[in-house]
Amino acid sequence: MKTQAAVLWEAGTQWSVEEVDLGDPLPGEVRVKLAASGMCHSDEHLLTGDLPAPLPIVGGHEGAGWVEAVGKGVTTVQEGDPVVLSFIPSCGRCRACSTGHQNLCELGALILSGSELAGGQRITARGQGVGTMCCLGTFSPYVVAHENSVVKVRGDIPLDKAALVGCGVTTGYGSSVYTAEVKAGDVLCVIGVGGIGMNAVQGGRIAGARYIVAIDPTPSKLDTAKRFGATHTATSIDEARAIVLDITDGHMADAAVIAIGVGEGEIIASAMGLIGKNGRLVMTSISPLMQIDAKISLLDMTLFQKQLRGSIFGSANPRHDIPRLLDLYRDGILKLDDLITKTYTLDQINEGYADMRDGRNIRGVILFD
Ligand code: CXF
Ligand code: ZN
Repeated sequence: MKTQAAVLWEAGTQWSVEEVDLGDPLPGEVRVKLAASGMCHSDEHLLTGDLPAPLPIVGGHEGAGWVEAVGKGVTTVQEGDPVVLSFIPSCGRCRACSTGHQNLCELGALILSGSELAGGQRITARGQGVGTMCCLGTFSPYVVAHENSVVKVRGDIPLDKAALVGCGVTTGYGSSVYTAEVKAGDVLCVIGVGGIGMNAVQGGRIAGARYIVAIDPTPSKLDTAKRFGATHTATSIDEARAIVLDITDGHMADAAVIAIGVGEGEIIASAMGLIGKNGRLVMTSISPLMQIDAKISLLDMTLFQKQLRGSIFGSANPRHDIPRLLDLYRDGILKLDDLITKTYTLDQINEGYADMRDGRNIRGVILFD
């Protein structure tokens, strides 16, 4: 079928919204008519070249909609089902999936490959094959995806909100709750409170953290963070350090999450300074591929048993956590409505990313008809 999509042809340029050809679902795949797509920072990383993926590519990996057609052998969803697309596929069978680490499914190796999970490419434009971000490509009203990337959800959830649970919400929430293992009474610092960090803040609140210190140079984001559960705010790590010293009587935080837009090695040592003995520092930000240097006090790690942990999809399980987080939303525990700063049409995608770059958006969302 013919449809529209935002295609990146060359790093350092802009998204080009144009007509593309989308093939029918192969065995194991479904076609989803999207209601909405979140505009995550990771797609911006494609544009800057920080994330390596073969180009051209249809961007977008945070979407929700309705199943419109199913390929042969699909068993987990049927036509008409409301679904959220997960940026991490999970096969349920590989070593990672079968040991409870579905966020590390072996199929994850394909999400930046430009190939679909069932093999090959479903999209052509200007007479050539086009890949899809995370084997999805949600910057288009229609997506053909493997059922391993598709999670059925309840019919009473607004799908523009549900879309965010396919990446940003779960990544942030899980970074605090699962990766950092924040528990009732803990003190948590969140460095960078955009689309991921805001959810790390609310994850901490839901887990029962005693104090949550939100750190960001943008005052409007700090104001929003207070509504999401931050008890204290700071515009720099240094400022936060003084606050944490004071509120913990010098014991420092139990956990910290780094959720800044572009990960930097320079930040690790000062972020480590926010946590105390047995503290967990979680690296959730995406850093440029070639960034391999970090500043870190190794003796500090040993003597105080501090831990630096990486986190992908917040160590969460797509099939379990996507419906579970939406249940928390229905119950009024998880905030989704206030995450959406502004909505856009697909044609306005470059405007939306300019707003993100300028710090105006927590999450921009593209709405489809
Ligand atoms: C990213 C992680 C790296 C691959 C693309 C998606 N996660 C969330 O935005
Ligand atoms: Zn994302």
